[in-house]
Amino acid sequence: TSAQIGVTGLAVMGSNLARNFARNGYTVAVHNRTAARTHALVEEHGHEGDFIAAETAKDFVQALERPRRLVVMVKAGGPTDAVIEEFAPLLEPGDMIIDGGNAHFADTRRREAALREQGILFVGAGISGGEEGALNGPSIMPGGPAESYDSLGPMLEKISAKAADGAPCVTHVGPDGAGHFVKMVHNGIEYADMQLIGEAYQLLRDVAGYSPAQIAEIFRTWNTGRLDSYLIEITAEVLAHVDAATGKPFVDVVVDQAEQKGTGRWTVQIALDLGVPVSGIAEAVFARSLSGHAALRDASRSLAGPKATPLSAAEAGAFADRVEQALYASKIVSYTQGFHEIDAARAEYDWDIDLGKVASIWRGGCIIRAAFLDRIRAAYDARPDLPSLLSDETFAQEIAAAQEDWREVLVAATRQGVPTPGFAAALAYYDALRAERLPAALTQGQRDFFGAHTYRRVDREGSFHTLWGGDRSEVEG
Ligand code: NBP
Repeated sequence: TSAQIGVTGLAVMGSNLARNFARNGYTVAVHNRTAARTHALVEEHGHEGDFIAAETAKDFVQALERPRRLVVMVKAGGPTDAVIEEFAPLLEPGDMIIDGGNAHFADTRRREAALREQGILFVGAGISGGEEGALNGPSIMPGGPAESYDSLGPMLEKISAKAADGAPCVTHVGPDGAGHFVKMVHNGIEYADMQLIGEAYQLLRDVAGYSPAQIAEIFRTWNTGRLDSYLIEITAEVLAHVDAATGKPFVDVVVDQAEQKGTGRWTVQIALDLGVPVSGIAEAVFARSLSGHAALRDASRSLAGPKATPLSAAEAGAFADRVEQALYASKIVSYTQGFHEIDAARAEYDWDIDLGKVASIWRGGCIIRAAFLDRIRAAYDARPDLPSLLSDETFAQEIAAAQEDWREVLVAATRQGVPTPGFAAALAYYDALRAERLPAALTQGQRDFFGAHTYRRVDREGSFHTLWGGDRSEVEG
């Protein structure tokens, strides 16, 4: 017998993905650099389906039916290149390598181009949902040559998460690095979602004066409304958790320094390259890095500023409702920014990405899964050329309804000295977009003054320069 799919790299993600394929009726060849892992997987989980354990790369490749489909689930970066170098010479034209790791999309583009020369189809597939998702149904974002999806697609659709309407959370995202790009932006949005939730929590704690257990209840309530999402759900769980050793709220015994693996940072780095303002995502990345500067924070604790004084119980409830509005409005902005980044990449790399489809496959399996994504899908389905999510009538109306509370929350946060970079950046983005005039006109004047960089006029075509050092007359630039 031969295997319909192979998985190499059997740490937690690869093992769970292999088991997911096997549980769905596929014969799965499994391989790992260190063979002990391969044997452990088959020993522990062999009863779940049909596995073929391969000790060597050659055995692994020979175990696969042709054209071969070989999933690589190793550490992203050098290890992925090492594995490709090992396997590519053993493959034949038409075979497929699927990289399910968290690769940078630029690496995926490079690998795809190189393997294409050999006639090998290289599919960079973003996979979200952590280990649980890999086992029970992740959201999968495959890129690469479109023809790869003919045979791979149905298999991925089988093992993927399903949205509430039963649709599989996988689609062919676009050519070469498009899948990993979209996965990267997913993670950037995830950072922003988490930061906004964190700010909401801090405001409910310091301004409203609620305990973590009370805030857990508030998040549970929010989770039954328009904020219904995996991240809101787990936030309630984390906040309700009490540390067994001390009896204190768990959130109070954890060191308040957030770590990161890099995909959020990539989202911002690439946005800078593409010239796309993703200020909410950037603030989320910066908030994590600021939290980690322990010495700087220690040295700054005595800086002057207000200390938050909690509201009365009567006022706290109304404030919590306002925070929900601010959180929702800011969330709309971070998704607007994330989708703008994907849209910009679509133009830059000539990727035919269906933004509605992207929202659709994030509805289940992944970390940012939320009822909300169904509405983004509907917005793009109604108008595929939507210039921005904020141009969608429904979202625009929701923000219109939320904005007064959103502003009030930021006033309270500013007065009381509670840092809310995510909420503030989102509102600044919103106000900048709707502004009749921006101070960018002044910026252009300054640039023309010190560097003769020229400017355009509102009333005439062309570019102009003012002779600042002379009689200040205007010349065509
Ligand atoms: P790790 O990222 O910890 O990688 C461990 C695997 O890589 C092992 O199988 C190891 O083999 C193999 N490996 C390494 Br390291 N260097 C190698 C080399 N030079 N040649 C061959 N194999 C090598 O595993 P993971 O946490 O399961 O994640 C796998 C991928 O999935 C990563 O790219 C990760 O970013 C991505 N991802 C992870 C999550 C998550 O929640 N963990 C979610 C989504 C995506 P060995 O056993 O011989 O050392």
